[in-house]
Parts: sequence; structure tokens; C-alpha cells
Amino acid sequence: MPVPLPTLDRSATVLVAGSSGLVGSAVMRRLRAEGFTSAVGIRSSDVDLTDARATFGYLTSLRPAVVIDAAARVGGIAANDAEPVEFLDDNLRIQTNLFAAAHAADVDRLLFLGSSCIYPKHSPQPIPESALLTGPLEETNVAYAIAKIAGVVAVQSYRRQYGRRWISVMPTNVYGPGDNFHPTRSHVLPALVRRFHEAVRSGAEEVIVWGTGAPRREFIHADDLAAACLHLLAHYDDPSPVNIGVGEDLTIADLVVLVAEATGFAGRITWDASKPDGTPRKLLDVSRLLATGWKQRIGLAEGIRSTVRWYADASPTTDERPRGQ
Ligand code: GFB
Repeated sequence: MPVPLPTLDRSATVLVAGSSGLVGSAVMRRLRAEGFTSAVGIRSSDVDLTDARATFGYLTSLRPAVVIDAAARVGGIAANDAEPVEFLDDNLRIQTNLFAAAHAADVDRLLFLGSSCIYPKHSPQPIPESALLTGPLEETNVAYAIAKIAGVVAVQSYRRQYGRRWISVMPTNVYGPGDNFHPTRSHVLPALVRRFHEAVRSGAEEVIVWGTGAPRREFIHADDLAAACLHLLAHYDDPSPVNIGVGEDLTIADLVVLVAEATGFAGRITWDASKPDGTPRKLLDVSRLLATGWKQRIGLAEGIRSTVRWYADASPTTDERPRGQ
């Protein structure tokens, strides 16, 4: 029998690990908007979560009631492919240290952010949570996916062995303000926003995009993801991870058209098929999330337009953020 969750106490200390990243910064905004008065964000420059001693020292002195783990080394398909050691090693260390320190600090509620890339490359579409560990992973991100799968298993293990009410969520591809807009290391949406924005500014006639344009992806705005995370902390308490997505995908070619329109680019688009396509399709089954009563608020075209406006105002100061999502 599931035990009803107590309402999250707005005055409790909520720790957001990775608060300068795309997701962590959105979670901080959402906590403030929902009236949480003791939300504390940490970045890697505040506490190095790959360092066990520093992590234990920080957590056992702060003693938060809730931890939201949005700290990770993240990157797009090229960065994952080029640096598997860092993607595996840093993420395993961050999770192991943070979870052990949260347990030592007696943290009752913890939310771990995984990724939809933990599912097998050829999963049924839309991908149900039950697809986890049923087949081989996409080769370009095996290291990152294995680290995130280890995080899911760690959360389940703390629940089973110590009765911790910790949960894992698996977001689909995320975008929004504060993203990493690095030209080669970032995910597709920020990479396109930057490339098309710069092409319009410089008057370039051509923009080169990667792959064939055929892969299908689903995108969620970081503010919707943040709202879903707080909603699930208040309404979900189960060992199985929960997918967080919007229930719709599109081809990369269609995404390119949306970004070109939002930036006002009317020139030529050329596909560089020497770059990897990655997983052919990644659409999450979100029925478990929707059954908790959560609803998406920001549509993709609207979200892309606001991200383009944010980037135009913030550039050129926005650049690579290797850690913190
Ligand atoms: O966003 P992305 O790097 O991540 O790439 P994945 C998605 C698709 O967009 C691929 C194409 O088919 C790319 O070939 N694409 C087109 C581009 N132009 C570009 C570009 O300029 N930059 C990038 N990055 N892609 C990542 C995983 O997979 O998804 C991570 O590697 C993580 O581990 C993340 O899970 C959410 O969706 O393919």
C-alpha cells in the first residue's frame, strides 16, 4: 500500500546540486516561484562533488531535508563520443559521493535526474520505463548511460536497504535558457540556436547541420522539467524511475526548420552526414507521469522562440558549461 506523501514543507532546506546548469537553474527558479524559502544551490565551484570528503563535509553540515541531484557532466553526441572516460568517471563519482553523503545526513527525499539515453538503442517507441536493461545501448553514449543506470540502481538500493524515499526521473532531451551553447560540445537544440543566430548576424548564406536529419527526438523545456520534478517529489514514491517528456517527437530536419524560422534564417541548409546520427528515435512513454496529474505548459515552437530571444540577449557571454545539468 503506498503511503501518502506529506506535503513538501516550504521552509525545509532543499539542496539543488548542479544549480548553475540548465536543469538546476530552472529548478532553483521554480522553487523560488513556489515559495520555498530555504532553497540552496551549489555549483562545482562551491562544492566539488567528485571529492568525497568535501561532499560529506558539506551535506552533514547543511543537513537538507530534500536533495535534487541535477549535477552531472553532460554534453551532446560528439562530446559523449570523444570523452567516455570523463562522462563515466565524473558522473559515477558525483552520484556515489552525493548519495552516500545524503544518507549520512539522513536526507529523507532525494530526486535523481537520469537521462532517456539509459534505454536500449532499439527500444519500443514510445519507450516505457520497463525497457531499462533489456538490450544494448547506443554506442556513442554507453559510458554516460552506464553511469546514469548506476544512479538508478543506487537510488533503488538505498530505498531497499535503508528505506530511503528517494526517486529517479528520466527526462527526455532538455533545452532552454542557461543551456550550454558550445558549437561542438552541446546538444542539438542549443547548437542550432547558436549556429543559425550567428549566421543571421554575419549574413552567411549557408548553415551546416550534422547527420542526416532523419533521427527523431523529443524535447522538453527546462522550466517544464523543473515543474515536473517538484510535482513528482510531492506525488511519487516508487523504486521505478519515471519518464519525463511531452509525448511527441519530431525529426531533426523538422527541428532545424523551427530554429531557422525562430532566428529568421532564410539561407541554405547543408547536412554533414559524416557526423553521427545517434539513436534513430527517442520518444518516452509518459503515461506514468501523466497519471500523477502533471501537464506540459511550454510548446516546442514557443520554447524555441523564447530560447532564441534569451540567447540573442545573453550572447556572446554564454559558452561551454561542462558540468551542472
Ligand atoms: O542533441 P544530440 O547531441 O543528442 O544530437 P542525442 C541529436 C541529433 O541531432 C543527432 C543531430 O542525430 C545529431 O547528429 N545534430 C544535428 C546535432 N546538428 C547537430 C549539432 O550541431 N550538434 C549536435 N549535438 N547534434 C545525447 C547523448 O544524444 O542526448 C547524451 O549523447 C544525452 O548522452 C543527451 O543523453 C540527452 O539525443 O543524440
